[in-house]
Amino acid sequence: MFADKETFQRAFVTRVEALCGKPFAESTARDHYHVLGHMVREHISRHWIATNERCRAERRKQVYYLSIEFLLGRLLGSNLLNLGVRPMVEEGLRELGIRLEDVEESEADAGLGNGGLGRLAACFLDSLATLNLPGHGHGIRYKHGLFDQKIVDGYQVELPEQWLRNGNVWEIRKEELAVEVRFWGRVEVSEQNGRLVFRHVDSENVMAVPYDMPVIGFGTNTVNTLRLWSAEPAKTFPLHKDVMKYKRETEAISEFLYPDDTHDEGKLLRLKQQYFLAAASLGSITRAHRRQHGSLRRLHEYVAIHINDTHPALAIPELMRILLDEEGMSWEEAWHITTHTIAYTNHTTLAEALEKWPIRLFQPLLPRIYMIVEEINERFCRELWERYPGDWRRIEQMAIVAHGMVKMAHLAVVASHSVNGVAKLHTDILKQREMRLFYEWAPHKFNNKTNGVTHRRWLLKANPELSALITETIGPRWIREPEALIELKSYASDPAFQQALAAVKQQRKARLAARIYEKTGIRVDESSIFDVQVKRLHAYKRQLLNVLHIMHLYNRLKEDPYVSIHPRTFIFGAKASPGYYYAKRIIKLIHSVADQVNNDKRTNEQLKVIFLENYRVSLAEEIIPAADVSEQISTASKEASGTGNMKFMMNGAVTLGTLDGANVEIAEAVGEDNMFLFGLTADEVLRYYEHGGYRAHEYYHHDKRIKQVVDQLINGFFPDVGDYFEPIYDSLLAQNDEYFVLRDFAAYAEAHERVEAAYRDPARWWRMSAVNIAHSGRFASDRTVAEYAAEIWGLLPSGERFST
Ligand code: NBG
Repeated sequence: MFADKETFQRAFVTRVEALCGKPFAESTARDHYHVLGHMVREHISRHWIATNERCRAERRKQVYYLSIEFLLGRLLGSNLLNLGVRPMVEEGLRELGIRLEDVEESEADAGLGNGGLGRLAACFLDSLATLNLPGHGHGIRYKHGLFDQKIVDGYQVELPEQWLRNGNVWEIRKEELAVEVRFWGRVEVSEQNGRLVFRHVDSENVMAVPYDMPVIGFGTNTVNTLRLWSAEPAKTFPLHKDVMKYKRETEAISEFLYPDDTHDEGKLLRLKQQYFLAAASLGSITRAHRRQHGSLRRLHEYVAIHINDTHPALAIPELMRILLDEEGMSWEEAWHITTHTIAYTNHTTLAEALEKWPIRLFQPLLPRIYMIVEEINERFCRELWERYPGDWRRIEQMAIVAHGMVKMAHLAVVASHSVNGVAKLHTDILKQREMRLFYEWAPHKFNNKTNGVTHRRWLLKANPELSALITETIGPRWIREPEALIELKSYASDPAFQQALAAVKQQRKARLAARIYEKTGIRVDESSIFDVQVKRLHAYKRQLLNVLHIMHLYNRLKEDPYVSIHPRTFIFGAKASPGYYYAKRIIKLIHSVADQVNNDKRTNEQLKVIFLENYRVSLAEEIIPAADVSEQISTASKEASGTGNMKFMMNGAVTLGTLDGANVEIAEAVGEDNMFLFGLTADEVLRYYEHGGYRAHEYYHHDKRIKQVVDQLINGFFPDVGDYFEPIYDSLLAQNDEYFVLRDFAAYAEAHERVEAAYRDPARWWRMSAVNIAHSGRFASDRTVAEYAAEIWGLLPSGERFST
């Protein structure tokens, strides 16, 4: 079907007419998308089946990556690319009068995630398949992904997202593989042959129905599976319940993704979602294993289960339940298998984001699971008591169940054989601070796996112009072996290469400028510095620092007619969690500043502020290739890793950032000359938190620039907002600026001056840009996933590759 252009064209035209029931001439981009999607699925179906059978036949160990989020974005383009047929399809379609770009754009983003954590899971799937590793995702098939963001008068409005509205070509419903998940009810305990037997009775059951999506590797025949679970009413309705209510409550489980990546609200439903994912995944994993191996006695030799943050941590007591209650194993044996199967990644040090469940919700909803958690806790506390006799304080701090709460991170650490952070600094902070007691208890469990991103989506697909230049310069090896990008380093000072690099960037900036005009009606200067901060809106990420600095630039231009700065376009994209009012005020502030700056004749030649609404994967693919400067300015110690930082450097943007998360390793790789670092270090921040001593108002009083911009938040400088920015003002002064915005302001402003000086020297700038691309190979997720496979999962690659 994709053998050559003519075969493809013939198959395509025939199918459009057959599938859409209309003459080819009347077909739309959406029709084309559906047909192409079907053709891809058909094309890989043989390999999909073969991958599964090979795993079975070879009895190889497999990993299951459990994640409450998979932020996939669009799949058509990357699937065609991974199959190596994208250029042929593009040309074939062009000859039929169709632009592949338009076809790709009619696909809805699969936005089943909030941000970094969900996108990381998607990058990992791509790398697993490409590296021929048998690794599958398990997640939830939310009917509505992360909300669509609309900006009305500068305020965020949330609309339900509808990615399934036109169906999903990539999925296959497998009703025959449904798993029954049990909630509520009670546990009956009896004795049989001297053993206690536990029966969960009077439960309310929910059907978890899997929808499988193929995960196609690049240049290989490996096709793995992403299994997304949908909640449906069970065959037998609970007798005592109103049928409609039962149906509604059941379907609600897979209705919405929680739009919050830090706190948890709607607790009960969220807890239901978590158990639903854990029980459905474990049900299907253990059923497949039992079928092949007869029992679960050697599960850990053939199966690795990875829990992506604590949301899927109920997989631990669920696996224990299966081994104890269904297989009749002893506690010791079940515990041995469980702890050798499960591994856990922590993604944050923010204390408020560590999940805790009130027992009063947990116990009635999951009675048997709660009993098991209690027993895990009791045995663990007993072990601690022997190890640290008399040290009640320590045991209290480490307990899994304490003060009426179940602490999910503690459960995950205790029951996993591996606990990893996502960047060196983050892992060190876990070991030395957030999880110090656990590290002392079991140092061997802790390890680091610095995040990575798939360079196939974020460079090869998102930036074909730059990819072509790289291949022209160093050959195509980097596509398979991203570390080969380092060869670009010897061209970093080459004037011809620099010129070509600048030309590619210019092209992408022009394209983004056109897009900005189309979306906002604002014209931006294509020769200005494109300075970009796109990510979730959060106080610790400090979009506020960026905005206050823009206000300062504006004030300078207004006050001194002789000041000249290199023109800048500041670009933002960010969703704020609907209940996170502070973050929403910052969004409004960005818009108020934009209105002021963009409409002032004195400044709008030099400054533009753009907010692109509804930031998501597909928009990121347009923005990142066009960036000159990548803003990674979180308060040091707060950003576990960051992955946007990696995508930007890969596309030749230079980082303006703090020594936080993976920025530290980026700086280590490119050298401090090729980055603009500023601000407090993590140690300094943590010392302030511990010992106090920071007084924000001193910075406010002693730096005129700061006083001016902070006052402007409340002194009528922004007409029509009343006192809407007062909470921002208060966060900086009355609440002593928890994220050190004022403390880092001067250093940030000075770093911006360095950016400008560097940009005015093209030889220097393009050298920096090239060095960043050259060193981005180590931030490819292929490296990250290879490390997980070798050091955590114990997996070996297999399967053949074909050349593209
Ligand atoms: C996020 C961190 C990021 C990190 C991603 C992926 C959560 C809970 N954590 O710094 O904030 O890059 O995870 O590891 O979403």
